[in-house]
Amino acid sequence: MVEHERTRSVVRTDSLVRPIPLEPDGVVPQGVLAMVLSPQDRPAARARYEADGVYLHPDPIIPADLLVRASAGMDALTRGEYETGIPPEPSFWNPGDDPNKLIKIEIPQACSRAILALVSHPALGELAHALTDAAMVQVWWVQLLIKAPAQTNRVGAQVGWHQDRQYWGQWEEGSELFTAWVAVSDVPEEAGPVRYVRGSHRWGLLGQGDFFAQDLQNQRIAAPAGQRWEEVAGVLPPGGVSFHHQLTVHGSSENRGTFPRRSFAIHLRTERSRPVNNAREGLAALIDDPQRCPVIYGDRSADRARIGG
Ligand SMILES: O=C(O)CCC(=O)C(=O)O
Repeated sequence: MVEHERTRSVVRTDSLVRPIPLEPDGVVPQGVLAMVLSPQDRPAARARYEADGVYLHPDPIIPADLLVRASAGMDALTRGEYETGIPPEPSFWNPGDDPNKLIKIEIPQACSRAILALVSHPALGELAHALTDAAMVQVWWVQLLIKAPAQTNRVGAQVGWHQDRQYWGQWEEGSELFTAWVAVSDVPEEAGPVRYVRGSHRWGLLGQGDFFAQDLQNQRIAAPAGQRWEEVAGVLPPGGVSFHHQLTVHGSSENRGTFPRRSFAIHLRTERSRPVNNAREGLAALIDDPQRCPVIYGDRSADRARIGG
């Protein structure tokens, strides 16, 4: 992990944020994508993801200018301003709510072009492909997350230990689903990074978690007999990303830093996934809408032949 300075700014634009040069049409050139993870590094990254259920990418992959625009887009959404005229999906947090609570807004890419550009960034697709060897990677849901610094003498927002799969019953058993968690701000240890329990994706669906629990220290999930509870902190620079498996136990404690922790949780699927009864309902309702659920690697031709859309 690159050792990086901590600043008060939302995003750092210094030389440690290596911008990816875009073609005039905004496309990331193929050669640059190859640099996101060199062919030599791919097998080790994939082995790490498969063994741990989490993979932290050490370098920023989202260009600094896009982070700045997406961050402004996040602020607009918290004010209820929707550049596209489209509001988010019904959300836990709404404009006017307490900004010290976890700000969690669903499908923010529908409301802001910069956020759509960030969640569709081909470097994410390229990395997701490298980790899974999938022919197709599609965004199927996104959450905007802002965790304000905890105020003195007050406990700040936390995310309880959970497995994503417990909330994803809309998808058939065995579906290949995972998450790219993109840091928009710097996420040092004191900002309350996501903490992943190494190897817990092999523990099966535990049925014990609660995303909304607010006492991470005491809300322990029991590790199965013989298994070790070992946490990996998702400390990331702005534009950095971690990938986690749908069964990996994770949560995050309060932000004890001085600036908001900003991120997107981008939920991804591959062609090895299918909604239950192939129904477009609940969290699987939007997958045929390329504006909200862009394909970020490959294309949907084989997937369409299998599940329609
Ligand atoms: O942002 C956090 O602290 C938790 C996010 C999360 O649960 C997820 O990305 O699946």
